Amino acid sequence: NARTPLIAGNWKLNLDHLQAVALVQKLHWALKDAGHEEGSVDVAVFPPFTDLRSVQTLLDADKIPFLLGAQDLSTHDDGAYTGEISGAFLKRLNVAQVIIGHSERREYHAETDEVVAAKVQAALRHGLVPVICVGETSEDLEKHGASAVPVGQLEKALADVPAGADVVVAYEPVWAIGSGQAATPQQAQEVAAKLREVVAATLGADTAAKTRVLYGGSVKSSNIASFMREPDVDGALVGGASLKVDEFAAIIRFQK
Ligand code: G2H
Repeated sequence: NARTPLIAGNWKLNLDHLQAVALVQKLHWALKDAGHEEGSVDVAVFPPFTDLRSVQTLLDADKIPFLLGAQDLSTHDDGAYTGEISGAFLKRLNVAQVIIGHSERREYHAETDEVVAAKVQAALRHGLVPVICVGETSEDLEKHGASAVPVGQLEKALADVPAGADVVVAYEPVWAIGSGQAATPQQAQEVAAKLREVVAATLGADTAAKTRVLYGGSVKSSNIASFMREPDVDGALVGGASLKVDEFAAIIRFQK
């Protein structure tokens, strides 16, 4: 397929702004030392909000070709919403992508499919690419199989999105997140293909052919290649392993 792979590091609540800058700098040099070909893979990092400015300054100053992402945004653009961060603020910091609906937000912050859909709208309003996370719990898996819940979540997230919109989809089985127990490449492929069908039905076939569907959940350097061999898996959303320079560099340099 013609889709450029996307390897995205979701740092979650880890690394302050000094540690963030050090990690990005080291990662850049590790890739350079390894002779990594820039542009063969899109690399994105998703630091905490308070790191965004420092990381953006470094990317700019050293011409490091990583995309900058945020881990969340407000459904609102401004107003009396204490503690919230708007899409406009992120855009002003050259943020390109924003994770929406991560299972940790759905679970710990009670984010419903409606909130997720409103956040997708907020991201698109400000020219940010939403990285829409969907996935089933182990209970869902037993009751409904792997794809029913993620398909339903994505249908709701995309319901009011205009055809042709630029989005990324991340399939993250909840039971695979941070557990060390990744899904099988076959399951990732099966669900990714169904999610691409949802994109085709809502945003159009041309958009579906261009949209990247990522797998997330205990991705590491030893299993990335097996996922990337699957035709509908276009990259990975990496948590724990994105915090280690050599490990994340090895994931970025996966060989099919
Ligand atoms: C899933 C993933 C990153 P980890 O949340 O989004 O985390 O790779 O640690 O399972």
